[in-house]
Amino acid sequence: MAIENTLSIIKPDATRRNLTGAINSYFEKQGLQIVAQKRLQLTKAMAERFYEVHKARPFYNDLVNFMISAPVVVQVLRGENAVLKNREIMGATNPADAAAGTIRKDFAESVEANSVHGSDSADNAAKEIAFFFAEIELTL
Ligand code: IDP
Ligand code: MG
Repeated sequence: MAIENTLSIIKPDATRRNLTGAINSYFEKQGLQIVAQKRLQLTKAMAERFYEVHKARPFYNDLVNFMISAPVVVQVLRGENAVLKNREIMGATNPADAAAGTIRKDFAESVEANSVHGSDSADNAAKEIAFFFAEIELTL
């Protein structure tokens, strides 16, 4: 297994409830390192571009408006098999389907306000990390 980087976003429903530290402890306890992190307010244009792959989906406009409704925390997580491991730590998209002990089971408010984003492949992780971080921000 290789050491990978993946992009994570702590979403507005979670920053609003002051859950950044609580969520970060899930990553750290399960062996992922937070190697870069910043809190920022997405603009509508940024959120639209980030979620462009979902443009045709019925929930796209609501999702964009949700993602700009409060600050987010964008972060790079690193570890063995980090892309898949983070998806396991996050749990299923819909919290009703998420396994016990996952972030979404424990914190998500709804299928939309589901507390975290995580890259779904190594290729997308590289693209999503480059969207938010400069090379110089990625610590060893
Ligand atoms: P993922 O975040 O688990 O990868 P995606 O299918 O990539 O799930 O969807 C991106 C985001 O869009 C979800 O995390 C969630 O916030 C939102 N979303 C997905 N499906 C629905 C839906 O059916 N209704 C409302 N929002 C949705
Ligand atoms: Mg996705």
